[in-house]
Amino acid sequence: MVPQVIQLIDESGSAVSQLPDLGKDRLRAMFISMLRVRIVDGRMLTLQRAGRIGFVGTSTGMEGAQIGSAAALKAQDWLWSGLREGGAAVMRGLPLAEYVAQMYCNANDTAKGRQMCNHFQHKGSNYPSWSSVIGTQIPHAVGAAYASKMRGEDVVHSVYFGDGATSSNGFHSGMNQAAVWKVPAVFVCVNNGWAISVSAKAQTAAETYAHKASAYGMPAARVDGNDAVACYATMQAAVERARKGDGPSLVVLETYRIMGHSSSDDPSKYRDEDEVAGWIAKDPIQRLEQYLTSQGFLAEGEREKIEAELLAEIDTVIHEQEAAAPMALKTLVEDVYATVPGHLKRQYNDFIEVAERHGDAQPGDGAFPL
Ligand SMILES: Cc1ncc(C[n+]2csc(CCOP(=O)(O)OP(=O)(O)O)c2C)c(N)n1
Ligand SMILES: [Mg+2]
Repeated sequence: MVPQVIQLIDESGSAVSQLPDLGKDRLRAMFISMLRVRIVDGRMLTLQRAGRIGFVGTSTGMEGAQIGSAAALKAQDWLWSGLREGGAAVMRGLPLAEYVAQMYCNANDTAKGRQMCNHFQHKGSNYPSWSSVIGTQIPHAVGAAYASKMRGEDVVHSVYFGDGATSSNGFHSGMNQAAVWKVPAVFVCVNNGWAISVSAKAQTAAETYAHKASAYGMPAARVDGNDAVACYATMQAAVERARKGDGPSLVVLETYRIMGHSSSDDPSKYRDEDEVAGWIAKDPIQRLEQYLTSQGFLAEGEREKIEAELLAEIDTVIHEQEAAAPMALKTLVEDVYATVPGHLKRQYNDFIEVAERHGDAQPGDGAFPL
């Protein structure tokens, strides 16, 4: 049987079912977080096109799925990211300055330039560093969820991944073991229609992505991923189930990747513009805006005012982070040993000589005393 797609607010912004009691303030906060994702993505893409940062993958069109679902997590819960949940991390506490610093790999980058840019992490909000290796975060999350269960912590681990990631070994081994161990986890499959140039339809012979859960003995739900409130309500139920000790479940958010896979991709090579146009018409931000306006939670013209504030916010951060120093070269050999051993100091000092000769060393970069 094909599970029904859960929708609470339809494409015209009208409630079609009982909505969770989120209240005006929380709904507005969700809306502002979704707008922030869109505006930050737009700015990052512009910086990449201008050659000022190296790489960007956007969440355009997926803001409702990402923000709506993550809003159901508590502060102590963990969010294991796929490739696009940086905006949810910002909502949960990743400072925007750290987000942008990671894009520049500058001295404020908490990954110290050891990650690809656009691969975030934030210890303070239980947000482990992304893995570009598709699906590997799934068994990592299951192991961490098992640890939380053994320790008796009141913590749920949400693990996000794409439709493409369901073809990875990590998906199978993680889902299987999670159900066997009955860990407090929620698997969130963001089905955005594509895995680079492979369509979600070509990725699997299963009728829906939700069907996959039954093989592992766990329940699944399918949600209209462009309905942020339905994403919240479905995720909330799955998170509560996990928190009560009833085990993991799979939540499939049906949405669409409006932009290319990343700034390195040209989607016009493999997909039809009409398909994209159809999904642009189902925009999750516009849908929530229409609902909020109909409830009197958002005034006429307020969206534009909020957008202007968000643009000012991101532009201030960009200017600060562009002015920040690059990551110190010494960090290349630090953090592996408690103190940098002699052989690494010698290798680094040979390297710094070359860097200084080529003008690549910055003020502050220098040789180790041997
Ligand atoms: C193990 C592995 N194989 C291939 C890749 C190359 N790759 C990067 S992203 C991606 C597609 C991911 O698609 P999906 O899981 O649907 O996530 P989305 O990008 O749509 O959010 C692939 C194949 C990779 N990073 N890791
Ligand atoms: Mg995908």
